[in-house]
Amino acid sequence: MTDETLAERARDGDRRALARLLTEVENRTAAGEAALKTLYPLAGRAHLVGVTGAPGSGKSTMVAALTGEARKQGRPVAVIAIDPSSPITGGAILGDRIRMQIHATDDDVFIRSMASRGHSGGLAASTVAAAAVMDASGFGLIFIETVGTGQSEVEVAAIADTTVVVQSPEMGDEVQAIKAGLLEVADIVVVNKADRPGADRAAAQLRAMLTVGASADRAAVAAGRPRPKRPEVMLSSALTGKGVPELLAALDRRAPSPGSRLADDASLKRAEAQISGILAQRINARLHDPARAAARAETLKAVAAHEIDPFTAADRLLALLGNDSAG
Ligand SMILES: Nc1nc2c(ncn2[C@@H]2O[C@H](COP(=O)(O)OP(=O)(O)OP(=O)(O)O)[C@@H](O)[C@H]2O)c(=O)[nH]1
Ligand SMILES: [Mg+2]
Repeated sequence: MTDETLAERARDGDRRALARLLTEVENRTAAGEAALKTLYPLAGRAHLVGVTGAPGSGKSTMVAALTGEARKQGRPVAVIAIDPSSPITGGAILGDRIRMQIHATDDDVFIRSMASRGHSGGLAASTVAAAAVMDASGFGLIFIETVGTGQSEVEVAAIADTTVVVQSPEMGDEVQAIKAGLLEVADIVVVNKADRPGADRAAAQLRAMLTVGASADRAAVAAGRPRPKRPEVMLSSALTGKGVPELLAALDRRAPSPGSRLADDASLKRAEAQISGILAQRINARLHDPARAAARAETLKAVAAHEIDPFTAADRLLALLGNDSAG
């Protein structure tokens, strides 16, 4: 089977072809690259929704609930779960499968897990590429779940159109979120587990905090600085379904319109993540070309021996790439 037909079959709804294609794209094979070239013009229509938050806050349950809600409306849904096993909830890959099991036999729900490590060109670039393939295959709503404990959620939020931060009322999460910088990436903060005590209080606290922030915003705008993003606060229970339709509606209100892609920040950041990932990969590939083995080895030795610094070395190698015709 040619790469062209794999891309065509994915586009036409063949989920096995889509799964195979995503592996090619993730591994950055020549076949994956060829398929992306075919599919890229078809993508750019989907709403990419980042879902992040502390481990165990209910992200997967919420994604499953939102998926169910969207399926009631007949919409196909794709999910990218990044590093789906957080150290705290442990074995969550299995848990995520179970939570999504209600959708297991549904051909219009497509779930893909991705490790957060080991992406040449960066996690954001791999995520964008996978999402583009899903988008071209007809998934108009794509959830990207990532645990909010480190850097990856910030990276992923930058490339999502809309970012939801899921909080749970216990554990003083609202304070943790500020520490982790999670609130800064949020378009919507969902206080989940509203079936449990303390949820209303947590939401009220968050809103109060954001109101305090609002006066700082006015000061920023008056001083000519851009207005910081202030997220909307919502309450829900992924378990009982309370607030889930409202959350999906809030997401839909934020869906990018066809024309808005030209200028919106997320689209530009996605373009940048992809291009810089590809550039880095191409430069490295050319440096590893056998024709440059000697020059490369010599430069590495010189840096190892502290004869030249790594910046000078990188500049020399770049100049070398510019000057000859190999690769
Ligand atoms: N009471 C209650 N429990 C919930 C709710 N949503 C999720 N849970 C429970 O919280 C636990 C964690 O849920 P997950 O959906 O796995 O949370 P997560 O944020 O995806 O977890 P990680 O991916 O491991 O970080 C599970 O036991 C869920 O059943 C809710 O709305 N109410
Ligand atoms: Mg999860």
